[in-house]
Amino acid sequence: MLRKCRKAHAFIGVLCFAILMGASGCRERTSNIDNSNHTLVLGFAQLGAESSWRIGNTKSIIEAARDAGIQLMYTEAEQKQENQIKNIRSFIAYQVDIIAFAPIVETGWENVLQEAKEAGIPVILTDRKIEGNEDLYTCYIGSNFITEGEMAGEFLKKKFYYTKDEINIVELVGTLGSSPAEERSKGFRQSISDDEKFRIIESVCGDFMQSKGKEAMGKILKNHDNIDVLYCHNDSMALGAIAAIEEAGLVPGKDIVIISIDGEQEAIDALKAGRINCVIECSPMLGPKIMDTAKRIMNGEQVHKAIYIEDRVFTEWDDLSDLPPRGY
Ligand code: GYE
Repeated sequence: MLRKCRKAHAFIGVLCFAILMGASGCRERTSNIDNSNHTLVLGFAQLGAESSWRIGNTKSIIEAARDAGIQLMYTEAEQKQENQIKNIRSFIAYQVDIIAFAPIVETGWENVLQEAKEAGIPVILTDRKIEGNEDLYTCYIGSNFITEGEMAGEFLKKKFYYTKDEINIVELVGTLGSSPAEERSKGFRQSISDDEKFRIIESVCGDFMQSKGKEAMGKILKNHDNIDVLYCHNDSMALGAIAAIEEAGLVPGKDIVIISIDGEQEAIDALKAGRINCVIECSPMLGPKIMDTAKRIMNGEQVHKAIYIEDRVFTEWDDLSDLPPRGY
């Protein structure tokens, strides 16, 4: 049994940005924690603040930790893998009970996860997945991005069911090498591959950011005057692209059919206004599930390797007047 007594402020010195919530001070770490007298300490390594989705995700995690009585050590990596690795190492040095993190890309985590394993600290992957050795983490909690890409393709097939002409598609891709970007591309292609009229004429990275989405779409519009569809891997890029489309004198949602993923409030409002045609939901409200799963793991319970959150599809054909505020 490992006994330790450390002050929270000592840890803050180690990290570039950290929020500690809940009780601090002396604690005891065992594999089976008695929740009645132990405050579980969870280190969460967020990847950044690139989109409204991410901001909603962070809020959900902070609130859920507070509600669950879990002490949260929160770090943010400013979109850099090296920062995220450094932050996870700090959690290991502090000997937190459990680590959760949203891996910015799929590869390059073996060493740090091996270190966590050797230190006996379980790891939850949240939001994004990694490639390779499944023994290095306990479970994944998040959406199924292949399904999201497929749902985008299904909408397109319905929308253009009676059209025989070629449909020219532009894709704005999320962060290269990240699981949502890889899988949303893959699922979409799988879905439209059985109909030759669908042609992806450009696929450009917008890094999940509004500013980059606008910039990328602005350039694409200069090179093509035959775009029928814009498929965006997230709402932030779609909202940026919409601005570029309007600046080019075109009408978003009419001249160019727009499909986006996430379901943030601004995108739903654009859908209702006819400026987006379809939004695939990807819920960032993962906090309660993460906290519940962390408690189960620390109680020695078996959890599923992949815990998927169910996502919906909102289209221009739906009555969305009763849809409650999205919260992100
Ligand atoms: O779609 C996007 C964010 O990893 C699912 O990352 C997440 C994606 C989300 O920046 O808005």
